[in-house]
Amino acid sequence: MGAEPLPGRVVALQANYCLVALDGPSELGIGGRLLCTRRTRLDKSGLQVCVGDRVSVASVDWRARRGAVVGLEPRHNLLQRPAVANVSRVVVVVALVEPGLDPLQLTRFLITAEATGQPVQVVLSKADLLPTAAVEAWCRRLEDWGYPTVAVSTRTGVGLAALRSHLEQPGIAVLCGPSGVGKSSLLNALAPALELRVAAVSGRLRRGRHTTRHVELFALAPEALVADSPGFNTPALPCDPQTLAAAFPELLARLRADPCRFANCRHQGDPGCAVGDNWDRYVIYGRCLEELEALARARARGGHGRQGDSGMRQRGDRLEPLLDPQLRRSSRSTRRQALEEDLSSPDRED
Ligand SMILES: Nc1nc2c(ncn2[C@@H]2O[C@H](COP(=O)(O)OP(=O)(O)OP(=O)(O)O)[C@@H](O)[C@H]2O)c(=O)[nH]1
Ligand SMILES: [Mg+2]
Ligand SMILES: [Zn+2]
Repeated sequence: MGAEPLPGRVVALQANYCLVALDGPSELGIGGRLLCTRRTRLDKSGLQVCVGDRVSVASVDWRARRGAVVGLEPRHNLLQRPAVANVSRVVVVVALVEPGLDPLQLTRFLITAEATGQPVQVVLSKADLLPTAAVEAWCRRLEDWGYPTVAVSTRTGVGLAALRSHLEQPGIAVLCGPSGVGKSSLLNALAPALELRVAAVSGRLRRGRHTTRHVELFALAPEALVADSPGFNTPALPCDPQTLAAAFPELLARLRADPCRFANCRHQGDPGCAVGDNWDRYVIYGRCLEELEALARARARGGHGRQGDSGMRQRGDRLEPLLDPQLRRSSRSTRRQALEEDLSSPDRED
């Protein structure tokens, strides 16, 4: 008591408490963890403490391993969902099968990841369940989108060494993706001592069962922290078209090489569009854009993106889909409809 506040990092949130790993050696050894309350002064600043935040801790009771967060350092960046501050890398994990890979859903995860401004890596999991040629085709496809991609399997061990060397770089890496793709299994394979809970997928769509419930940071190497996170199905979209376009590296590359005639070009067959339609995610981009625009129209009418207006609601500066089990389409004849097939995985638990 009365001593200098101790620096540390929030590694998990638990109800109204946060778990803080202290930086230096302390009475608890190196990296000792304290369960901390948050003082009202902090809360009044309007800032919520978040996993990944750098904080200072005072009023430490070493025996009870308790303390209070009394200071919060400014954040370098924030991943919106799962909420993690000060990330150095975002690793989007999707399964090749079980559950099947949905390019639109993957894109939505990538859009959230891009908003951090940090490097984004794709991990394609369960490579043991697909022939090598098909796995390689997916890797090439994702690299064409602009993402370094590694196919992994906890069953055969393929890709794990590459993933480990990526995750063991200094800083915070976040594993995010749908439920059941094997995020916790991957961390168990890399660090068996973690003993994270995993559970088999279920149902016709072989979906996950939301086994991981909280974001938590673990140390994989002295300076390398990795966050496991609860899977979810439909990440939010940004609210404006510029931010959306900026989240498609292959679109940005084309725009840099050859700008469109109009600054507000939608890149959907507009006059003078330099981007064209011969790129893989053209339809996916258009679909995301339509969602943004539907919400903007609903807002202009004075609504707040009620269900039925756009199928979206606004949360902060993001768009989130409303639950809509009617998103299914039956016909498979066109490219667009094929995409909507990909889409036909309505969220039940988001
Ligand atoms: N065939 C195969 N199955 C895997 C692989 N990795 C994980 N699984 C299985 O996939 C299921 C889901 O794994 P989890 O690690 O719980 O998935 P998760 O992404 O952490 O899921 P949430 O915590 O719900 O977000 C488990 O039955 C795992 O055994 C793999 O490489 N190949
Ligand atoms: Mg998990
Ligand atoms: Zn254009």
